[in-house]
Amino acid sequence: MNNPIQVTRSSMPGLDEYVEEIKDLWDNQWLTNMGIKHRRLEAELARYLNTPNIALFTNGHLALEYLIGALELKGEVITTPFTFASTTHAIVRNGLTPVFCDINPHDYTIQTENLESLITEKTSAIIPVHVYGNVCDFKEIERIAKKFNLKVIYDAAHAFGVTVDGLGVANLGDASMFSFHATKVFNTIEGGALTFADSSMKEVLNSYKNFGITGPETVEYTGGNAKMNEFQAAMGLCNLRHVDEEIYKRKIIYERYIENLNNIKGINLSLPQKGVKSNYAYFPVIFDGFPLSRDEVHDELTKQNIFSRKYFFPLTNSFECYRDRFTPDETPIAKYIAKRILTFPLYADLSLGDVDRICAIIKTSITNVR
Ligand code: T4K
Repeated sequence: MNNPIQVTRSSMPGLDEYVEEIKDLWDNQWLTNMGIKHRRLEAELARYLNTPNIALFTNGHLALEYLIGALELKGEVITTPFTFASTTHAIVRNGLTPVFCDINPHDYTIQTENLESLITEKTSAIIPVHVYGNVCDFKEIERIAKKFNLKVIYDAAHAFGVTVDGLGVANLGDASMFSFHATKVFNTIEGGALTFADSSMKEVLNSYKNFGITGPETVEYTGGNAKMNEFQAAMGLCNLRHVDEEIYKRKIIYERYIENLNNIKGINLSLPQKGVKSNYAYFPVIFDGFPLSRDEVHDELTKQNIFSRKYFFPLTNSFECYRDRFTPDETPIAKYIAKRILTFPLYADLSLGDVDRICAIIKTSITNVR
């Protein structure tokens, strides 16, 4: 049996490079609470993402959860259920009501045609998701948000380094949340960041992630603890040096998948959007009219020690914890896609031979069925 192939594998710098980066932590013994490496990483990421305002967090989820609190959003927030648990939970954990909008069948982002009909006098914000790094229809979202005076926060957990017509996605909307989790294109082990348009938010966010403390004897907000520590920041400083090469390697693998799987009946691929520089974060495939169902393909690969993932199934509006509140029937396209989508292994060091093998298993599975 071949070695297991997981859906992804963390990118890591050489051990020597990381050890060199963390050495001085033993001199100054300053390990967290917005230390030197934290500040350096913020500056370097602002440059890389070409955006003026950034605040680091211990993970992407808390960044989003605290941002919603800091913006003092109220009532209802329009979002999509085709996402990781985090997006919906961040809304609900702030005491707000998520209102689910359906997704586009081609790029799985929020369907703007339906957006206006979901807005009520209680709506305070829209939280769309750049799912798999596909960029939402930001121009239409911006138009609607302006018309109804709503905040726009992008869940950009998948969209690190993505640009649209040359503009970094970190500059869209009022704010964006990025995840630097171990499974992401750029990681700080666990980690995340917010980018935002209003520079005065920086102090508020820094305070929110540090218990709401604003001075030696003042606590102005009911914040919590979501600071990135110096070891995380050190990992980020190292990984950032290699991220362009990582994305390039992913592109080669992505293109190999396309070469292998293009033009197979029943297999729909999500090709890069026009004007978008992708980060090749995920390789989602829709099985629709293929001789095997999505679940059968998943099980066939698993038998061969290849672990694809059903990102995103189940939809968040069908989670057990929301059983009595929401239903996936309100978002029929998302429900349809979630039943048919499978994300294939994709990471910088995946060999092209392994990509060919994965694709060959899928192609031969058709003949086995016949
Ligand atoms: N919004 C969206 C749209 C998101 O996708 C996410 C996170 C968030 C918000 C929240 O951001 P964070 O708070 O996480 O920063 C994984 C990740 O844990 C999660 O970060 C990510 N989305 C989600 C899509 O995927 P799981 O439960 O699938 O992870 P797990 O542990 O099964 O790992 C998947 C594979 O990754 C493993 O089979 C092997 C590989 N792996 C995993 C870990 C933990 C590594 O190579 N190294 C590792 O350290 O959620």
